[in-house]
Amino acid sequence: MKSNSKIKEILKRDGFVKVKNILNFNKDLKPIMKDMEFVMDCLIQKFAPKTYRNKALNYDFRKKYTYVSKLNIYDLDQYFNTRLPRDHVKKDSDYFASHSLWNLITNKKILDVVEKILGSEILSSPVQNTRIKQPEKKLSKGSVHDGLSGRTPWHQDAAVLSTHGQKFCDLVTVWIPFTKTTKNNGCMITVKEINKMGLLNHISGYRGQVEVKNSKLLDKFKPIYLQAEVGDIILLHKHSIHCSLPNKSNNFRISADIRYNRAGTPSGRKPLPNFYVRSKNKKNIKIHNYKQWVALWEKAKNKCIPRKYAFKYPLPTFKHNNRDLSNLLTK
Ligand SMILES: O=C(O)CCC(=O)C(=O)O
Ligand SMILES: [Fe+2]
Repeated sequence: MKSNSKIKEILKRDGFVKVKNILNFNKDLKPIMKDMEFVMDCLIQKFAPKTYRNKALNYDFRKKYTYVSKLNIYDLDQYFNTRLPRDHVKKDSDYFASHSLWNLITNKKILDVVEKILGSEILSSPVQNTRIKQPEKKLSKGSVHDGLSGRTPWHQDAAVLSTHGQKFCDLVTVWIPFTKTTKNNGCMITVKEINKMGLLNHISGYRGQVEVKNSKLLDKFKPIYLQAEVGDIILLHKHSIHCSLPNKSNNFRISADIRYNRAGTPSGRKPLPNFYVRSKNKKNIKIHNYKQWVALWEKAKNKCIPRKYAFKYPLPTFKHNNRDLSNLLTK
């Protein structure tokens, strides 16, 4: 593995770094796929026509998910997503906070890498997603540009935080493939060193996602394809500009992206869970197990119900255009 100072230096310089062979599929990732399959089984029990249920329950992962995605279940992605829904938070809002995901978030091997970047005082950030990307040809038109199931537009991760978080959160993204990820099946792409531009102006893109303003201008840069093997992790700087390609393959592209912030800096997503996962002072670690973690999410949910949303993006990021990509590129 790259030495401490090297990983930090590379991330700061390039905006991304791939660290190879950190996770073990069977031990660290397969349990999450199993839990995803369990969620599919529950959805089949609930939504599939009775006569079809047993047949569908015996499908393999891919066929089962394809079947479930055709059942017209409202906001299907939310059942597989790690966090509360962004809007319309209700008492019964569901989310994929499985025991296996808790194990991933607190995985020692991941935290050892993150420690090289953020130092020894680390909080789990509530900005986290799981993404099941089917072959694009199987997607409904409306999902092609939805980052959880289709392509993700050009963005910086800092842009999805509150204004306070954008300024002060010391954040690192850990992107984790569950399937080998290639140019063909929709890997992320980025531009080397473009993080050095700092936070850019974002707008609300097609279907309300956060997207760099004038993002077309990025097409003229040489892309870096963030391809990865299962077991690798990809770290992203909070100002890395990245997006993901369409899944042109016949297979699924599955990933999780979890984040950590340095203790003492805001999460940018209050009141969602933001708690110590590593510290030199063991007393700081108050969340020790899966059930305490879920309890944190449920407590946050109760706070979000009256205001109806879990988080909001301040869009456009800046009211003035000094931080527009178009302005900065001509300087
Ligand atoms: O997995 C993707 O398609 C996009 C992920 C992403 O933008 C992130 O992890 O920050
Ligand atoms: Fe991102």
